[in-house]
Amino acid sequence: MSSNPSDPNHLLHHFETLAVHAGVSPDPTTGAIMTPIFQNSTYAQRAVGEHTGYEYSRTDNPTRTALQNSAAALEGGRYGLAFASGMAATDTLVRRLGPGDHVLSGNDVYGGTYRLFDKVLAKNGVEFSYVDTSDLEQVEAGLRPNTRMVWLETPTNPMLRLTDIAAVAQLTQAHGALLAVDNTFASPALQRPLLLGADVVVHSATKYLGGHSDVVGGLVIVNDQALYEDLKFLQNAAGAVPGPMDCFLTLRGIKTLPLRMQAHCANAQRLAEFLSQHSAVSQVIYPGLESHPQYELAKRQMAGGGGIISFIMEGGEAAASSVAANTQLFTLAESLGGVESLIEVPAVMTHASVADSSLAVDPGLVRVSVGIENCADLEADLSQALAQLAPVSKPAAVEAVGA
Ligand code: P1T
Repeated sequence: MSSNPSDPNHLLHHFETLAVHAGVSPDPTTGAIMTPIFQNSTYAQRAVGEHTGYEYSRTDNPTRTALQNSAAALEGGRYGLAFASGMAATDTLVRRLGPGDHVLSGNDVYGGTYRLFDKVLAKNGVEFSYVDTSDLEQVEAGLRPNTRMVWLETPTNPMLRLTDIAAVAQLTQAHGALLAVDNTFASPALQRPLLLGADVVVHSATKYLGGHSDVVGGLVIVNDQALYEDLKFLQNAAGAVPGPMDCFLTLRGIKTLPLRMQAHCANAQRLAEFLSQHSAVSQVIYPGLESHPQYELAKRQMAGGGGIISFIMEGGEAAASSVAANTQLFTLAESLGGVESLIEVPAVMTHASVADSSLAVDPGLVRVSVGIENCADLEADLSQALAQLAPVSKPAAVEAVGA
């Protein structure tokens, strides 16, 4: 942060202020207060090879530049890079690696991330193995001489397990590997991994950053210049970049991220407490509940429990499907992080691609993305959907057989 009062950035001290102002300023030619949507593929050059800094929109686009700078500032990083989706961001990061390199990944990650690692990138000769990164001993034991990167989500999708980022960063630094954290579930409003020692932050900007379920996008944020240049080269060379309209929508979403996250957290906390009392629910997983196995870490590492709740139904798969089918305000849909509440059954929806692997999830698990509607209405909706469940039939008592 600049301490020079003549530098306009010196007032950007607080997260809410960064969300509104970082990376953007009124358009110098018109004064337009919002960053324009630079809907163009190419840029006039003054003379051969003499351009304004913008040559071609795969390489750079001013709306994308604003988004990249905004995201970097929010994560407390130096460089941001925007991609066409969260998966494109992850793909570009791992494309730096080649045959013989090893990635140690968390064993509870978005199903599409596992699919990309296992079905696509492993074909390039990159080795992947999976451990529970919330257990530091498993991380330490999982590191190999050729481990180039540790990849983790915290909270994880969908089990909401937490990993101590600072502790894993110490292990990766000692090992000479990069630590990449997918910060999609927490968002920088609740957790900033680079400030805890991570080397790379990845986002599905489709979720809380965009925040309105109207855009698909991804981001990578780093501090190291050489790593940034590598990734910038790949961003241009492979070209999985977002269009200017999508950058604009994500930038607009970011401005209200702090307010939205407060509302998501407050609503989710109350609904998690409600679900914990419900007899049809056997387990509620939410980092803001004292019953969460890493509640202490949540309080230390996160500024709130987040907007996602996962819960396991007493009646298993059938009960999970029934609840998801019977809510009215919670829409049955994949994705998360928008202003509207969503509900899904990970085993057959977002995590179908891990079904036959060691990462498979409980078929009775329900995941809700709690929106910013009035919480009483959301609670009433879950309550009525749970009330429609057929009573759980207990296994019939085994008759004692006489001699
Ligand atoms: O959908 P996309 O923008 O490509 O982002 C992929 C992705 C990456 N990381 C995490 C933690 C994610 O949750 C996702 C996408 N997840 C869903 C679509 C979902 O419903 O879980």
